[in-house]
Amino acid sequence: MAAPTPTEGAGPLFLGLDASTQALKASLLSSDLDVLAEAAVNFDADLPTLRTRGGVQMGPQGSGEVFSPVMSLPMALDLLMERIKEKGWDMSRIRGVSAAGQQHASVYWSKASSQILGAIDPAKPLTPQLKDAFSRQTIPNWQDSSTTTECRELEAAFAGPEGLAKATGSKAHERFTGAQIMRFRKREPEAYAATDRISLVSSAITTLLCLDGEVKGIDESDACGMNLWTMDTAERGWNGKVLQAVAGADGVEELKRKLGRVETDGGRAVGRIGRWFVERYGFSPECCVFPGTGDNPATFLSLTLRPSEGLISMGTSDVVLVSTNNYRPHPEYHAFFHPAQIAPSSPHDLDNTSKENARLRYFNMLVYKNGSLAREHVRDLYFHKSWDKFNEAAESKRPKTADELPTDTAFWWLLPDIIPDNAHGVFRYTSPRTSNPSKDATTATLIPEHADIASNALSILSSQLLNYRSRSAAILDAPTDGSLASLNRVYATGGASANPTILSLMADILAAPVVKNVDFDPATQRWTDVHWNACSVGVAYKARWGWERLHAEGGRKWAEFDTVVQECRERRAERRKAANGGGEGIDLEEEGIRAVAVPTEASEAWEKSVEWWRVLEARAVIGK
Ligand code: ADP
Ligand code: XUL
Repeated sequence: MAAPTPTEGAGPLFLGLDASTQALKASLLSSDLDVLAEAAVNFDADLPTLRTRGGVQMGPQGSGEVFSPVMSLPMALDLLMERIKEKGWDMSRIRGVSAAGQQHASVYWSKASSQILGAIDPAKPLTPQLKDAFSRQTIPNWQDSSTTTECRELEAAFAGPEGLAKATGSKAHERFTGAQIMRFRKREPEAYAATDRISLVSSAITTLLCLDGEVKGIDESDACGMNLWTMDTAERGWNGKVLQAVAGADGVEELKRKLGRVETDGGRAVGRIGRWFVERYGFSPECCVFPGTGDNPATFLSLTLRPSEGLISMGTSDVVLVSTNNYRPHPEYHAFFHPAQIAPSSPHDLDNTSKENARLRYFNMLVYKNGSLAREHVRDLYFHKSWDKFNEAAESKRPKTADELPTDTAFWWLLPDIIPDNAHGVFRYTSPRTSNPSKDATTATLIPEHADIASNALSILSSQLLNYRSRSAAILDAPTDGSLASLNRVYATGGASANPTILSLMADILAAPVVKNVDFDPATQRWTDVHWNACSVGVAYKARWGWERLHAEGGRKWAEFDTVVQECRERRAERRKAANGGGEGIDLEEEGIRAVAVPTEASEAWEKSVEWWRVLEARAVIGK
């Protein structure tokens, strides 16, 4: 007998795609959001004719150019669909699809594209049919750093980085789309003129899913990674001043036309799945396509971060996401609109029910270069390359109560960091501890080494975590009692989230419970940390949410993303309990969310250290 396919049974299914730097991935979910199956195509290994390494190619030495061939998108989609077919996924049950894409990267469609996109033959693969659909053969990648001159020009139009960050959510960055389009227009004016439309990778994949002759609109959350979109609520829209800097005064209207509409409702169906997918792979013509979004917004959705919740991802670099109801931009980080909100472009577009639901939400992304590699460096230098020894040392120095404030800290900027901008070098301090933390920090001594080597473990961890506490507090609303704002809950992901000392210190310093996503395996009756691809899962959630609203009546048409996901999880919990009562014996915060650490008594001590640490950071930045 053939092995059962992962999609046996009935009921609607939801598909999420993720066009990342190195691969095109797919996740298939049930209507209760169980991840049933995944598939992927790796650009380097599976499509060797692309000649990519790590999914990209480099321009001439010193140019800073990093890009991928534009044909990688249709080629990967062709192969992915074949793989999914071989795996026996029941595509006829898929009712909603959405795509995530690497942020900032842009795709340039030719004047022939809409005619080509409207006449795709299901009998043939996509790749040969799309060869004339693009006016630029490359997609500038987010790792590109060729646009420093353009960045300075954009900031000059706003009298500096603060002005641009206030308007668009980020200061100018080389990888952001505005500077990339500006360079393309200057260096290849003919190809720019031959460009009919410009997509981000997420909206390009959305276009390829619909194949109805229309280049689909850019998702508003992903648009925030372009330096082109005004996030200030009163003036939301393409930013005239940036457009002028990018395209020249005469080119503003044309660039606006090329950029097209922006999808402000992340759950609006933008089309049905294309006939190519229906006839060639057995999709249902009922299957709807929902706006794609960036990979970071998609990760945010997979965690369903509520306002005042955060994520600390400790991978090669450390990334902190903070979910808020407020727009508080700053040149140090990136502000994005929430990727699954019902955010009308004008209040006049709405009836009364939807107006109530149209509160704007945001998330902020803080990226640090000196994450795991700096922690590993300290481990290798002092603790025999052993995390156990490193943890033992950190625990031995850790305050157990509110009275035991640490007196040493350190900054390990082995690479010039992003936050603080360009901070570079290693700085250790020892300090008196009185009731005046700012003064203590001013009189603290810069030292070549801690008195006790063991302090190195605690000082790097606490300094990194105090950084995340200090900056997340500045993004959140300040409590009225004058205390420091803290997140309600912190999700931990990435390689270092396997470390119990790091998790427990995180709970203390961030003054919040630390949680992880977990999956219940009915076969073994055990909960395990999730291993699915967060980006494609996050957009499949979005498709599920859009589909729910599409088929709902009345006020339910405006059901919020968080509500729909919560309902799905509750149904799943009931099903699990009815089946076997499984999942007892672990501290489950909610279905699929496990508490891994809670703040101890020492949390208060750490809060008192934040001001002290801030002053020391300012000193370390100038090397004093
Ligand atoms: P990326 O996705 O950026 O490739 P990962 O999320 O896989 O990175 O994280 C890899 C990092 O995790 C490694 O650099 C390693 O230092 C760190 N790591 C793995 N296990 C531990 C541990 N027990 N404690 C601390 N860090 C760890
Ligand atoms: C975010 C960024 C990267 C890409 C990765 O600003 O540049 O995380 O989105 O695909």
